[in-house]
Amino acid sequence: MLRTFCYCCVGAVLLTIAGGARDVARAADADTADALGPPIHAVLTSPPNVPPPTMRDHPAHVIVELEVREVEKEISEGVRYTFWTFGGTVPGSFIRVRQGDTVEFHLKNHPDNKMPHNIDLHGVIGPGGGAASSFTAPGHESQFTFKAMNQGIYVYHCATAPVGMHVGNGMYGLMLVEPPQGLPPVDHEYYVMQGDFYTVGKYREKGLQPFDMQKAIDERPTYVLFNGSESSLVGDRALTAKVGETVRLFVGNGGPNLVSSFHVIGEIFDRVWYEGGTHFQENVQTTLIPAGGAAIAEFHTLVPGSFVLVDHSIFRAFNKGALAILKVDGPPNKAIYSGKEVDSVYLGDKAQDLAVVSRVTSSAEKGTLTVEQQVKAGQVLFAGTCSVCHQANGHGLEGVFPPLAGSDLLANDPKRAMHIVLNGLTGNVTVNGKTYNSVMPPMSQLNDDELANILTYVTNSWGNKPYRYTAQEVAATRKATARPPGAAH
Ligand code: HEC
Ligand SMILES: [Cu+2]
Repeated sequence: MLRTFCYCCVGAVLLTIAGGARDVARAADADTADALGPPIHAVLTSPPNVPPPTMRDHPAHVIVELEVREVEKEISEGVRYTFWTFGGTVPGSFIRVRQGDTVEFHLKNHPDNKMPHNIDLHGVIGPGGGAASSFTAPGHESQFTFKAMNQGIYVYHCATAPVGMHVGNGMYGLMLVEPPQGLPPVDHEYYVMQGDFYTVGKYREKGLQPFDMQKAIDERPTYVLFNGSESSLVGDRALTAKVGETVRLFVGNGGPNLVSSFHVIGEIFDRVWYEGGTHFQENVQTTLIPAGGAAIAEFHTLVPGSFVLVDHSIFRAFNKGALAILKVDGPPNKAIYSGKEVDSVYLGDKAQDLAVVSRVTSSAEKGTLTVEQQVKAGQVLFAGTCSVCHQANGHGLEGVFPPLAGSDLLANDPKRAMHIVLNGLTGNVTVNGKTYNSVMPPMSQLNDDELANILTYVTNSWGNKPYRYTAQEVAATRKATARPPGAAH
């Protein structure tokens, strides 16, 4: 196996640099010497960034200043949500200290906030992991101090009642307590954290969506996301690496409810420090990350392409948003993988620029939506939903999938298409003189505006007879027709 460095050698080198004869650290070997030197302000980073290594061979007095902010942001294209955050992002700022450090923690609650908050750090030994000492009203600040006794990667979260609601709104993050000798150097360190979200509206239903307490209690999330948004780690925000590099992922799971089956499609983890602990497992395909838990996963890249991070509870990836992309650039290696990359296999509509969907939403809100905008948004969604069967060029597949390009069936009765997509189609159907006897599954998981845009794209492409569908028209069809058993809403 190709390897840029060997862990034992790197460890040995680091130990030599540190000038100490310390063994691989375990909690029992904890470096609990007194903090040395003047206080240091911890570097905090927003996801997916990770602060640089502490590079210290001694414990220090470290000051962490974390501010809670309640912010309205995009959770999905054209969908807004009021997140409660540690530091303005979901997950919250990444905290990196060294085992043995004395951490002076300042929790600030921004004066514009509406709620009181506190913090429970799983890396802290003490009542509530700090929660007991950090209850903070808006416009106030709390302070407490702890010693980072155990190395590892730890979740922190808000623990103010109703706890589930604070966590469900995005109040969690990670703190890394480095072992005394530090972690072996790698080419990239990234911060990825899963969370489940509960909105009153359906998946991708546009507008500002309130939190849904009943769905949260029932553990029926509308979204399952990495880093708090469907678009946080795709497109030009994808994680990046080059062929031949090592990647270290700090992966947390904030919950509040779901356990994650974390997997990177097309990669194998060389090592996983499962449960964020001291031992690693090697050659892992999927690692389980409990709610309120974390892991460190490392792998090296061998071939270029888009590698997809998912929760392998797979409906969460493709129907609730638990999907992120690592884009690896570099020369192919045909001995390891022969094929050319076809982005759409796993990426669906994420392979496209989903910003057009957001633009359509804001235009629709302003009442300025044009056919051209609908067509653009519809094209993106068509690529992720319909093109597997009807093909990107609308020609279908001889004898299996009827064409949408030049379909006489569609031209003669454009309204019927809404019914077909919502409720599916089975049995004999004749398109342009050819009979098909196949099955089209209902696609009623699509929202009214999504469906209106897809069909407007279809009827305004490939020389078809133009027709403009509206969300209202789709909603009326949805109401007037019954879904077949098993179809989504
Ligand atoms: C899993 C494959 C599959 C997917 C995905 C699919 N279809 Fe179909 N579609 C079919 C099949 C098969 C038929 C013909 C059904 C039959 O034989 O009774 C069909 C028929 C149709 C028809 C009527 C026939 C025609 O050619 O005019 C329309 C319109 C249509 N589909 C639109 C769509 C749209 C829009 C989407 C995406 C939202 C979509 N389909 C997704 C398989 C699919
Ligand atoms: Cu809170």
